[in-house]
Amino acid sequence: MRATNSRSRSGGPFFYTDSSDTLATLGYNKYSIVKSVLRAINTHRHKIMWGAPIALALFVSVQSSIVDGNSFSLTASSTRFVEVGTSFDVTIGISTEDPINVAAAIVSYPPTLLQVTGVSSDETAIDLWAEEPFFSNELGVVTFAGGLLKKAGFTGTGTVATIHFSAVAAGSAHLDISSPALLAHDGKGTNVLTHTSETTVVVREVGQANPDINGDGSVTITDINSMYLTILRPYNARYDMDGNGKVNFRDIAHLFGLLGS
Ligand SMILES: [Ca+2]
Ligand SMILES: [Ca+2]
Repeated sequence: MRATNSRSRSGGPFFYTDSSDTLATLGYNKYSIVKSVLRAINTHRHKIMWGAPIALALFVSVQSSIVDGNSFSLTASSTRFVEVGTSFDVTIGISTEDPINVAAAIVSYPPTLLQVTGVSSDETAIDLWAEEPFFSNELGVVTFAGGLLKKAGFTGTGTVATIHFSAVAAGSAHLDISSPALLAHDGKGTNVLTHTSETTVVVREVGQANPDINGDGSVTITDINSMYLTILRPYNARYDMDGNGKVNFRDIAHLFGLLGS
């Protein structure tokens, strides 16, 4: 995320923007999105009061006692190492220690490698969508803007939405968060975002060995050690990263290339 912040001339809420300004590409007015969330909160305030007990129970169930700053996160639901033709989910999460009432951002992905098949918000901390989650496989973006209506503002951790992806081609697909806004429940709409946590999905060809040998979600020295130990043993396709019928230093080099991913 390369972000700079800018404040509106009226002194109202500010919104993080980046040089590409994907929202503008999509025809969105960033300030109007934030305003529409706040307007919707006011319009539905009474309705919300009655529905609040259920919503609060859901909030409590997903809150964590340990929260560091105010952040967006992208998390692959099972594994970040997938095969072409398979489906997987990535969850958009928020974590806040300061009370907020608006969460909005753009998630970008390489559409040549990944295609979105849907975005689910069945389980969400968002009470009111100013902009329902929208995706474009042409642009490679998922956008959303939602309001959180807890009386004292939302703190803790929660899910915003789950993106359903299909892997269409092999490669390293970085999922990026841009224009993130977590607006404080302070009457001013101050953007209190402190950081984002993005993710990379590694798509391999059909039949190619999974580089995450021990299945812990990352390629680490443990996977490489595991491969070293098998080099002198009978051939095992599980360790043959380039599929050439041998397990040798070329396969180890492949893992080194993914180290830390
Ligand atoms: Ca591993
Ligand atoms: Ca090999």
